[in-house]
Formats: sequence, structure tokens, C-alpha cells
Amino acid sequence: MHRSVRYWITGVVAVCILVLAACGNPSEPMPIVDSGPELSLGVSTEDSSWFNTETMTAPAEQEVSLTFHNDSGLLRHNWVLVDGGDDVATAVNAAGIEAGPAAEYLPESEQLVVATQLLDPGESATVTFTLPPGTYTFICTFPGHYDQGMKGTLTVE
Ligand SMILES: [Cu+2]
Repeated sequence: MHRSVRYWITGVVAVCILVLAACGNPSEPMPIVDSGPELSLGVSTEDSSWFNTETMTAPAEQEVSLTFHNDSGLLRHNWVLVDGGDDVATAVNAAGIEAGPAAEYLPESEQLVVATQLLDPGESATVTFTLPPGTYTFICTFPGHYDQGMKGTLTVE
């Protein structure tokens, strides 16, 4: 076999391995850790515009890290924590959509506690926060997703 052909084939195999490693199996659920100081969640395998858990619990007055894996394989998502219930979440979501894509659908709001950037399919991000006890709501502010039910409750206690 000609040497350049052999290199070319080696290159193609390497690219295939990288692509397989990056994409993985899109139907395989990401690990959910829904309580404690190191939380993690992904996207539902049944409907990729939902989170794969709707209730999480974290300790109060302690640094908590949360990793959100956008394992949807198709849609862009973020994870946005707001200080309040459905009414606050609805208002922050509406303000986020108004802020638009240049702001990654994140509004200037005192009720927005912390947020990841907008994640492409396959991307992950980690945020940290320290909060007083309370009930908080997490949402995705990409247009349409909150309305379809992309939200959950974080209890800090
Ligand atoms: Cu979303």
C-alpha cells in the first residue's frame, strides 16, 4: 500500500474514534446527583427539552457545585437558578427571551441567582453558589423550553 494512503486511512480511523468518543451513545442517561454539595444533572432521554430531574436538594450556607450536562444531542440549553417559585421563574424567563441571543437569553435580574452559559449539544458547565435556606426554581431560558416544562425545584436546607 502506498505510504500516503496508509496515513490517510490512519487519519480517518483516528477521526472516527474521536467522533465516537465525543458523541457517545446519545440515549445513555447522564448521572444524576440530586442531593448534596456536588450536584449534577442532564437532559431527559424521553423529551430533550426537559431536565432529567425536577427536584434537587442542597445544603444551606455551604458552597455547592452543580454540573449541567447538555446531553440532548440536538438542542441548546442553559441551567438558570432563580430566587423564587413559578411566578419569579416565569418573569425571569420572559426577561431572558427579551434579552435575546446576544445575552444568551440571560436577563439582568436580581432574582437570577446563578446560570450556566448557553450550552451546545454535548457541552457541560459547572457553577458554584452558596445560599440561605429556601426554595428556588431552576429553568432553561432558551425560547420555548420553559413553557414546555424545562424546570425544577432546588430546595436549600
Ligand atoms: Cu432548554
